[in-house]
Amino acid sequence: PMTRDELVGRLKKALKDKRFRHVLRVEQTAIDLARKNNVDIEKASIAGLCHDYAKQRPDSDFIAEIKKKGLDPLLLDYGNAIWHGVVGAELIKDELGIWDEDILNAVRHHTTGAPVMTKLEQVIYMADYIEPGRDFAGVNKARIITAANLQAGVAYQTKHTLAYLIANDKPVYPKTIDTYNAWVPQYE
Ligand code: DGI
Ligand code: FE
Ligand code: FE
Repeated sequence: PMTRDELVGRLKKALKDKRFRHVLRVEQTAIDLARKNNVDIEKASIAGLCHDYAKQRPDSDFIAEIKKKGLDPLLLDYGNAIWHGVVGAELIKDELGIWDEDILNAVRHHTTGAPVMTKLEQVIYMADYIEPGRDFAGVNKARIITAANLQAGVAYQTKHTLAYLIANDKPVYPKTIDTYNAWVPQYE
């Protein structure tokens, strides 16, 4: 297995500087949330570092991987926003040799969430949203809620992301709606 330094080196090569610095902040935020929520710190570090590994790959790489792995053909109707997590997890397995399914699911679900998420998946979903470089209306509220209760943070992000997508006429991936139905009516 790779050391953290080797993994950081792979990420530095795969990403432009701005995105690389984001993944380092997500790693640190994920480690903080993992400590508070009794989640494996090493898995939080690896998943935080890897979550956007595929973000800057060309569409053709994702399309080839969807076909190679026989992933849901409905994915072809979406784009990088959805692919870099779901399909990115397959590229991480192939190229970085990370096989831990909890880590891979944290990457798969970091953009859309999922109706059922492990604590590690919740930690990565939230760390990506509230890392200290994020600056959007509501991010401070999201930080305060998440510090108090990880699951309430998941519900908050899920609600606000769906509202943002609808307000901006963006296509909504079905799993994003499934996540909303599973998390928001019970926590908000
Ligand atoms: O990759 P990052 O920028 O760090 O963060 P991310 O992976 O959470 O991606 C955030 C973007 O993805 C944000 O602009 C909202 C968008 N997104 C989330 N769910 C959906 C979505 N975009 C579309 N089109 N459909 C979705 O269901
Ligand atoms: Fe992402
Ligand atoms: Fe990210």
